[in-house]
Amino acid sequence: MGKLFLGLDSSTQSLSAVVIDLDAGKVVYEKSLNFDQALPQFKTQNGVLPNRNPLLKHSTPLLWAAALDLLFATMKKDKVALGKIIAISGSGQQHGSVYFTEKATEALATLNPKKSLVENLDGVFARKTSPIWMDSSTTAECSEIRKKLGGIKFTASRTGSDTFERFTGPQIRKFYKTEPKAYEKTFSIALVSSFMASLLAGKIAPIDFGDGAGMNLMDIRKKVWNHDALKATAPGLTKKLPPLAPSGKVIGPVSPYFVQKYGVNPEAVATAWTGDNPASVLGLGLVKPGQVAISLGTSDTFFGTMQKCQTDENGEGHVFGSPTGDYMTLICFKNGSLAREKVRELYKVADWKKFAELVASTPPGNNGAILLPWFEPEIVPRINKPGIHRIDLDPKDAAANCRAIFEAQMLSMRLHSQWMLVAPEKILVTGGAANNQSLLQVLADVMNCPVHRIEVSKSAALGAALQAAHGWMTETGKNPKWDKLVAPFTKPVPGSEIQPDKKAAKIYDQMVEKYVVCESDAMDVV
Ligand code: XUL
Repeated sequence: MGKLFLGLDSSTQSLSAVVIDLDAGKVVYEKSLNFDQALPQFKTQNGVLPNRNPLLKHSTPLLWAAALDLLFATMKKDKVALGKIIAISGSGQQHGSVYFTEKATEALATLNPKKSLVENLDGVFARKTSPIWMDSSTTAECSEIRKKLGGIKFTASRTGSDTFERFTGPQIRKFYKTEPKAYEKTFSIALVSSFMASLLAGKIAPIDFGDGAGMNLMDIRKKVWNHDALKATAPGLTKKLPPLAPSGKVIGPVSPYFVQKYGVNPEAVATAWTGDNPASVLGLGLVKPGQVAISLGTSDTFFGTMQKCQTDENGEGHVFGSPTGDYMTLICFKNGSLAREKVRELYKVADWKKFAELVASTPPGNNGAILLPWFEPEIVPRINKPGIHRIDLDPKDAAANCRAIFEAQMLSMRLHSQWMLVAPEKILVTGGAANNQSLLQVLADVMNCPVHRIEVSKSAALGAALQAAHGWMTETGKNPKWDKLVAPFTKPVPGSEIQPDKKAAKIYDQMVEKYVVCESDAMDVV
């Protein structure tokens, strides 16, 4: 057995573990615990505490701590060689926050293995629940902070993103405004990621440059807390934030709690965690600028890596620190497969195979037909009032409408990722629609870039395990190279490569110009 590294991912609905054998280049163990099923005593629904206010989405840090105990107990039961683990890292759902009292330092340093983590954490929280990324109750705070920072463009260029309801800064501001006493009692604020790292390290962990960028509080270029943003958010915040650190940096030995209780290697080190999106960038192997992954899921997500920090002056996309030390973007298009599904239903297309056949039966560029597919309010571009618009497109032509929706979605991605100033050199595609050859051909042609399919289960936990390996190697002076490290774990599906068709790519170069005009006309109408 080679060197083992453990990656954990504390997501909205579950806690997952991936153990890699670095020398063999293999994943040797995977497990996921679903919070609702494994820990019903916390009464969460899909990982969220029920609340009558649809804007409020909270969970509880005690649930995440209980899940950590249960996952280690499960790994022990499953005979995972915990005694051979060299380093542990992790990732967390982004933006969620945990509020520690002064008691936390002592409690974390003296975790008693005879008690559960939940028992050990008695009295360490200044706030019982944690707002998570699904919360959208901070519109007022977003405007207040944005205004103080000089508007969308400046907020984005300083912190990497415009203010968003789910981002931690606006959430902290709301806590300060609505519960000033509890805010006052807060000694240290953690993200989900740094909270979990704190349990493993037995001390308050730093916030990393990846997840820290999802707070509207970190200077995205200098990677230090931005004092204007801190001041715009809440008083006394400087003292309540831990230091920032590179993702995966070794922060100390793993707490004796895990050594004594579960048999973790006493020499194992704990590293700084990161956000689930930055970790997924590693788990998908996106370690070089110009590498892009597109997830065609419920929403479509565009991840890209870049060396030089560019921010989106329209405030639609996000820039986070990548665990490689470069930058990553996250652009989320809400009308993803839900919109594709609606068109399929509208034209009574039996299944996705048939949908693909219809797309293939129409020419690239669709004879100039365009469909703007905002069945739901859209994030990118910002469309508050849903609506679908057909330009030079016959509403009765099923095949043309099937092609039109996907072309429009891909043209929108091309257009709204241009601010990165990095042309994609290789695109990896995941998600349901990635199995569809004709759709991937459209994608390759619109982006004029080779497309590969990738199937990685638990990409965030895998990325976290790779981050643990990198952190440990850096600490021990081994000068690891990211591309070598990730290569064996992130191979695209063999034979899945699709090359762009040069003629079709030229058609889309022209079509994107028409798309821009249609989009801005439609935005004026809605
Ligand atoms: C990213 C975001 C989500 C969460 C999901 O900004 O809010 O992707 O990280 O866990």
